[in-house]
Amino acid sequence: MLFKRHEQNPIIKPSDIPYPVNSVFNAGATFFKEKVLLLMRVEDKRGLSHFGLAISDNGVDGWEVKETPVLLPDPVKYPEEEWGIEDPRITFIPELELWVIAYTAYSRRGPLVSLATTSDFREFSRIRCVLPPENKNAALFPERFQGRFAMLHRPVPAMTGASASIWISFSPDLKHWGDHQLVIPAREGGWWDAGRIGCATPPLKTHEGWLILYHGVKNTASGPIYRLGLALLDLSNPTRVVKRSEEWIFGPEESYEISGDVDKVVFPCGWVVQGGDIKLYYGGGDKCLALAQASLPDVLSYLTESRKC
Ligand code: BMA
Repeated sequence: MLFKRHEQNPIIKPSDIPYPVNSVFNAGATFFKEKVLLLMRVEDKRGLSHFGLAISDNGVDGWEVKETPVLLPDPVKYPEEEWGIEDPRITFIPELELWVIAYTAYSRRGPLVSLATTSDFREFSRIRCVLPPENKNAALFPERFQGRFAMLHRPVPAMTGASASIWISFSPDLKHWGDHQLVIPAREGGWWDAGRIGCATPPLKTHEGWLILYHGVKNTASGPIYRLGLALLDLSNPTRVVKRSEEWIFGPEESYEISGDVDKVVFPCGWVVQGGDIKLYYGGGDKCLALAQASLPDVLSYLTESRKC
């Protein structure tokens, strides 16, 4: 098994949030002031989500959880946030000296992609919605390609029979996005990732290419199963898939993944790399936050040795 669950899982539970909540899951992750910072999706007892924040020295335990939410939906100013904000994915953009957060705004007309920036995780400034519904699972690359920013995202096709897949789009300014292209298609038929797929964590630059972790859904008679797969995109041309794993590399097995508000779900939105080790933060069953770890060289050799599709 490439990614090993931490024995202290779940690392953050609803009862760890210092105010009444239903669930805490699907957190973005980054280093901030040499600590691991999680921007967590917290669902309140109305069923609507906002972002809370937790910081730890080692990224495993000793989490300091902020007393109050750090980013709340603001539907008066931003009507697209009427039913909450979900699934933040954090990318630090060195050129801007800012973190960009790609998140799902749950609008009355469906989920869409919104962006916000921050320099301190206290104040956030919204770029607002950049891609219309239905679209989610967006994550930015940390650098430009031929002068343009790039973002992965997952539009849902209206056409019957077409499964939602991972697309890439480009922008000169983070606000206006275009040149949309399909980059990783959902597979078909009985495959584990045939139902729909979406980017899980932000792209990670490695010497082999951009490492992509994605979630894949299989629709079964007892409901969807969310699992994870890997791909590599070309370093200078991220529209080109270099490798893609055939098998899923991680799936729901433990009780906190098998049963929750939504059963059989592992759903990462963030990872950090420390001394060659990946720390992967994922939501278990849409209820709690868990951690799995892998060695980056092991992940890359697994992928480069696996059959290319
Ligand atoms: C997806 C998103 C995630 C959620 C997952 C499983 O569509 O809404 O936030 O974790 O479904 O319910």
